[in-house]
Amino acid sequence: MKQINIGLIGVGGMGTRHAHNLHQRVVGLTVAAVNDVDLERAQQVASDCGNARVFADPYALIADDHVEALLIASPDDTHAEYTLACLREGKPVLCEKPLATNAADAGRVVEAEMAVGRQLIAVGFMRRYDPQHIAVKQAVDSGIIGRPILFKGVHRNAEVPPRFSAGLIINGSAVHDIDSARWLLGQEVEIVYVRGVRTEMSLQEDVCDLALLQISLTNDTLATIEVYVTAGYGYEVRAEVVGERGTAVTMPPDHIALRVKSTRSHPVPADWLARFQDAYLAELNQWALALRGQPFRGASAWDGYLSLLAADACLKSLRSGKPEPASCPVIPELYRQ
Ligand code: ISE
Repeated sequence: MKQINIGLIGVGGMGTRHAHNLHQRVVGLTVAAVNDVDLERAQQVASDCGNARVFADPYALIADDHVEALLIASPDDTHAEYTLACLREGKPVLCEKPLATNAADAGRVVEAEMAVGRQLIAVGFMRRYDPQHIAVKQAVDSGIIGRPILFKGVHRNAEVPPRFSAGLIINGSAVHDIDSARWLLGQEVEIVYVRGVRTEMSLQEDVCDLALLQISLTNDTLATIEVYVTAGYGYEVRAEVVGERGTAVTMPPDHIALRVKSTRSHPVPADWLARFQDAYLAELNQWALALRGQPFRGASAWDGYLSLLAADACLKSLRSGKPEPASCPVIPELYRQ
């Protein structure tokens, strides 16, 4: 099989995991070029992947003739500009979530993709590839739980990185759950109401560690989402859809139950890399198929944009303490399935 040469921008924890998955576990894609602000780190990952080329300049990497598709896993505030550069080169890109740090920038990406006239962008909402989430989606779509009326999400991180800022709990973390609610219910966000709590674990004065989102979506549906980023004990994500005739909920993918000293316990993963490894792998494998012309079923730039329109409204509500409307534009032809 002819290999497709991938250029990888950003090799922190997430980008390094993608690099190793691509190199060791995905057929048909080769890590050909690597960029990172930390050149030593880029060099290390490049040699892990069989001597990929290292670029100091991400734009030179994107424009390089040998690079056929891009994977962007650099810091969130670089996503929109790098994705726009990929579009200028007419190259497909898998961009880590969020597509941008605000809806205005994500909107510019959508407009640029519409000007190209074909979908080149995939957004890395990995839960859409997670077997537990897919099983919930299939149950909802089968009609077995009746009309879906409520999404209930729980999203807990053990701890936050030191650079965690006030907006990150929404556009870095809750944006996943917003996407899950839209995807699993098949509805769009209309009104949001968000309250936050600052715990003793909070690193900065203006940063909430726990946010509770109440959301009204189209077609008379609702969502409640807890995002708690300093939960301490581990990493946990739960998604439930309540319907008129039943509910479907993800079960933790535990591999064992431990019974010792009169106690039965289940392990909790430490972080998202441990919890969602199967999903990251499935994401890359489906992207590989899409790059060879198969239909693509993951999140599009439009999904990236709408999740940020809702996230912007959530941040506004967190700050105002009041319900806020989220704008919900009509879906352009390019993004209709
Ligand atoms: C992180 O960037 C992720 O994408 C994780 O999945 C999420 O759980 C975490 O809150 C984010 O900071």
